[in-house]
Amino acid sequence: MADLFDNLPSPGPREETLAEGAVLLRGFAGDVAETLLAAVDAVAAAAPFRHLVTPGGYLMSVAMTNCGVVGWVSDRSGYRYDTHDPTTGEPWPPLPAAFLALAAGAAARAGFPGFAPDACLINRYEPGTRLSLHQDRDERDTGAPIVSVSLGLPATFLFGGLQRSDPTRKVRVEHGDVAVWGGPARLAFHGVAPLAEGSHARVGRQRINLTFRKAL
Ligand code: MD3
Ligand code: FE
Repeated sequence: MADLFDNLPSPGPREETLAEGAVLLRGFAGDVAETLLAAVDAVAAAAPFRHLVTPGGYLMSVAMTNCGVVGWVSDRSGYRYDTHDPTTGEPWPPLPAAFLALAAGAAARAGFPGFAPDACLINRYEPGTRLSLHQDRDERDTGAPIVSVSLGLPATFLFGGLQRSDPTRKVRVEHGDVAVWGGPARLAFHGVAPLAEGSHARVGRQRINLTFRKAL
């Protein structure tokens, strides 16, 4: 039986190709956002958010923690993946099952079936904080994509090309959006513009970003 709604326009595409290998899945994590945030709280209770020092001696404005077999760390000696949290001396907490399921589902949807991340870097932004332009090249296997999940306050991604000097595009991401960077986009330069002031109903004055990586 047809109903009144059958003639309404279909919702716009929630899946956008930003570049070859780079796909934005708007709202993909909307239904599991609360589960993911509860898991972030559990990870942070064991491995607290901290401001890492760059090899150049600067304190990063974005606070970070990790879960997985290895976690991404930075100090005066460089960037690397480590099995242990330097703050606690303990192994990083394991990847929560909900993290693995979401990351694999998003990667498959974007054309990368079989994605099995072993690391999740969790970034916490407050208004005014930013991530300057960089490449993610500390992973052994750059054949695997990176999956990014945005939670809390909205942000603007900057993404460029394979050279630092290439022009950058801006993409606004919101709570529940998932981006997948693989194939020819995997080593593109990217960053996050300074976070605008605001308050999110669930997380307050923060943005949380999960990046899933196959590091080993
Ligand atoms: C990759 N984090 O932790 S990926 C990082 O919002 C990091 O915290 C971002 O970059 C964040 O290393 C999420 C953002 C991103 C944007 C554009 C890209 C990654 C990209 C373009 C090409 C490849
Ligand atoms: Fe990055």
